[in-house]
Amino acid sequence: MNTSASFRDNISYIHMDLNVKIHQTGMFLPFHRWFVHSVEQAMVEKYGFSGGFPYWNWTIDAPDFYKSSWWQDSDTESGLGGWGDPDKDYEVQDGAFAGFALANPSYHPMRYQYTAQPFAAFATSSPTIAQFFNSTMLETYANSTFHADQIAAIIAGNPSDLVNFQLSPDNWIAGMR
Ligand SMILES: [Cu+2]
Repeated sequence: MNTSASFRDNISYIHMDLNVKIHQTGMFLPFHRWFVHSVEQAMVEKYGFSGGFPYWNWTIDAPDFYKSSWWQDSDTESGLGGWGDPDKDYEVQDGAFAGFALANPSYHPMRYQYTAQPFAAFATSSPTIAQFFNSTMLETYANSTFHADQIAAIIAGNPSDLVNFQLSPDNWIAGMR
């Protein structure tokens, strides 16, 4: 880890270092539940934090994630601030994270960038890369798994099937896997 890293940087580093073990595997749900709890406990013990971590109800923001009120709180102590400025490499310009410094992998300011169709760019990428993406994937919207009906389908659609249940939040597109 970077020796100038903050507690927040280390939390992020641990999460990304474990990426292939804790995402799209049976570890997804239990790890993240434990990890969030552990971070909250560490904040209580290290910094006397007493607020409790907030819960994000995705379904409220699903219809229009880009314009969600989530991204319109510019309070300098508690607001996430708006999307980053594309002319400044998506650096956050307002809210509590404006100018917030991150240490890994090297120093950079906090950035927020949202791509509505994250796979679309691969349609025009090299043939080697493009072959991994079918037309359904290329047209998939990033917020497609946020909607309440899809969350309900994930919960109801995988009885006694832990493998597909844990895969579904990441890959909930029929026929995608
Ligand atoms: Cu994760």
